[in-house]
Amino acid sequence: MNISEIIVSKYGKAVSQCSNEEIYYALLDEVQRLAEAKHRPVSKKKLYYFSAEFLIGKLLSNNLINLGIYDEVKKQLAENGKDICDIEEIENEPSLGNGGLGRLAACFLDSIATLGLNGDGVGLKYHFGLFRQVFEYNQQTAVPDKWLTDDSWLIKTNKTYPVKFKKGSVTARMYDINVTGYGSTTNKLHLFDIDTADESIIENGIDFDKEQIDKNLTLFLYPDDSDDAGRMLRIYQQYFMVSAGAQMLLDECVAKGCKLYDLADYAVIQINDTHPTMVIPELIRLLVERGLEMDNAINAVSKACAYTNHTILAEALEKWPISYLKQVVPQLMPIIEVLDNKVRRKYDNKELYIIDRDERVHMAHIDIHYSISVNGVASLHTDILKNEELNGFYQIYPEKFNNKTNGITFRRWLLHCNPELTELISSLIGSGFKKDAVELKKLMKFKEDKTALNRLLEIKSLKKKQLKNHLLTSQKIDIDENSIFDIQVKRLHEYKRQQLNALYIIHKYLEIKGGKKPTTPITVIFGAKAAPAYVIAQDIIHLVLCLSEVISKDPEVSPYLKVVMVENYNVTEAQKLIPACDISEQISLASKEASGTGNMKFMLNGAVTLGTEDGANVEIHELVGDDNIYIFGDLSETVVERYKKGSYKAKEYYEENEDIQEAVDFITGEELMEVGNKERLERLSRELIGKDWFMTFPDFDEYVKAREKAYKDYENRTEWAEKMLVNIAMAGYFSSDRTIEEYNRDIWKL
Ligand code: 26V
Repeated sequence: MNISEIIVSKYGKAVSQCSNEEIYYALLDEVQRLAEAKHRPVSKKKLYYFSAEFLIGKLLSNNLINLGIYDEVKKQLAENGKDICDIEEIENEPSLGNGGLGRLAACFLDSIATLGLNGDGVGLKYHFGLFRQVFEYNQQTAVPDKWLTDDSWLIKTNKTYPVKFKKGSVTARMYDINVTGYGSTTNKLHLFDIDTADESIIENGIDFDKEQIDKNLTLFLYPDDSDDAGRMLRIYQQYFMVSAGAQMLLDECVAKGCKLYDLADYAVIQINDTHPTMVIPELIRLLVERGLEMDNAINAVSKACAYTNHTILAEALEKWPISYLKQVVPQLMPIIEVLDNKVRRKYDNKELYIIDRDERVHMAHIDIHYSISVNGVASLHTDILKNEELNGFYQIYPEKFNNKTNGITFRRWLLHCNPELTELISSLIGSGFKKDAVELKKLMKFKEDKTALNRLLEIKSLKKKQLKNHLLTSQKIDIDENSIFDIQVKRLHEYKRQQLNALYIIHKYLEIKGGKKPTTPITVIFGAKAAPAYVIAQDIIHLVLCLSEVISKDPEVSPYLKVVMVENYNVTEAQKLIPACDISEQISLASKEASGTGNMKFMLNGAVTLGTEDGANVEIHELVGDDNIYIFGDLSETVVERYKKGSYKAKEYYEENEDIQEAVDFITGEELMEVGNKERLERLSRELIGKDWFMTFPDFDEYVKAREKAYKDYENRTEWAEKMLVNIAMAGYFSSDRTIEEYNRDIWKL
């Protein structure tokens, strides 16, 4: 590609005379052209990955890398006095996902295209993705995040589909985003929208009229579902997505010769969590409408669908009241009743029913009964599904259950976000790891190589310096690049236990005040959005922001400890934070984090994990061995037992453990009260002492010990570099290319 020529033909002037914005749009056009020119995989059978979220992140650089022209473009821009990083800044991040589940879908699309598999994504084109987070008075406020621009990665198609609701019909229009793989093929992400969406109905913050479906249907990702109208809107969104997607895929299959009863020979539908579950009854409905007998339709659809479970948290498992479904999509209820009746005729166990005695439809139960595969997302998670949460189903369908440990795309999470490390790795073991991530193991040869280890440390220092500069210019936060960067970034949820991290910080603060100073200063970095309706999560953000203020104003402590909460944590920030991290906090309550994928990104970038035996941490632990990870806390069996017995009493720990008491009392002590909100801090303290549902207290002592050990080990720079190296070397297993190969081998069979 010759950028000067492209720019001259588009704008009639030289690159150096163009604004960054002009260059960005010229590159966008050119990349679109190159992506379209790539080969589209063809095969009789095709995968449709249905997901309510695709957290794709910025696309320019990712596409340049996948097209193999990133370095060339960077060089040509530099020759014209332009920095590719400044051009990247122009692009808005499409935040079309909440967190791990949406990001996983994006990594999967990258790997599906890279492996040359015929598979497209199906989702929604939200006008506003997840809210933008702003901090005011040490609290989170949520404002709309506009990402759409006139010219963007979205390609408007002329494909439209009618979608019928009880209230009336809407027309779904399909938009496409090219998914370039790191290879020769391009797939599509199909996102549906309505032409009548109306952004002007948004009131202050992220409030809007939830009744006007023809205007609000696709405005926001997961609207606030704390009231009935919000929950109802979510049903509208889900049905809209699956009905349009189902019509699109049936058209494609029929065009290839599908006779409908043989749907499974032409399509496999991966259902990402329960959000797209209505695709099952909707496909059945459409097949019956097109002439199949009900039983044949059920049979054809069941053989084409597969379900992924991403959580065991009961409150996250969708159960829709029949009355809601009847008000929104009455045409599905007779089908859901048939599906439920078949189950009732076959099994006595009421826990397997689709409709429960409170007249609610268990979406996951539809998926499990009427699909070929049920998978968990990490080995421990799948074991818990089989043996605990879904044991009743496992007993009747053992053959359906399988594990697919999550993965991440190394194109974005290594090649793009850490070119310096990529370069070092290539110089040591060659470039083969870019296609076959397991080749990273070859790095183990360099465990005793002083030069290689020093280079690793130098690169980490450089990435820390870059992060420091970024935070200074973008958020006016000044951090010490020579301190230890201890990072916890992920959605805010009590089970992820940011509050445990905060309790440690208080403990450390008091220790430093008492005269016990750390050898190397510590910077603790948080990044987390909390659901607007999730009060305790908001309180935890408030606690962290208040701690940050108290500590920074304390001259005795601030030289040794700094707490930072990065505003509006998203994929773009993650790409800057993760490469700079020394210690990766993965401290969820064992059994609760299905997998985690941040843990993999940190490891790949040479951070050492401080974590519980939860989710994919268990597999990280097995891969790197005891010496290269800091593991603490109760095991999932203990936790599961404690829940079953209902035996946990937080108050007893609070009363018996002086360190816990001291840290918890600090939350409502005078220092924090001076900068904080009394109601929030008192509520949080009450919640911890009275309930502590995610059991931070039992793990507290071990957590402090493990964290101190990590800080102590950090002092021996060579030994620490060895740990970094082992983590990078063993990260190959977590490439999403491996995960997708497994999905294809065991489920999709494309
Ligand atoms: C959703 C909700 C919604 C209602 C309130 C509470 C709550 C709690 C959790 C969730 C999560 C839903 C599913 C999800 O996002 N799971 C995440 O999926 C990732 C990709 O597999 C995985 O790495 C994370 O461990 C898992 O939490």
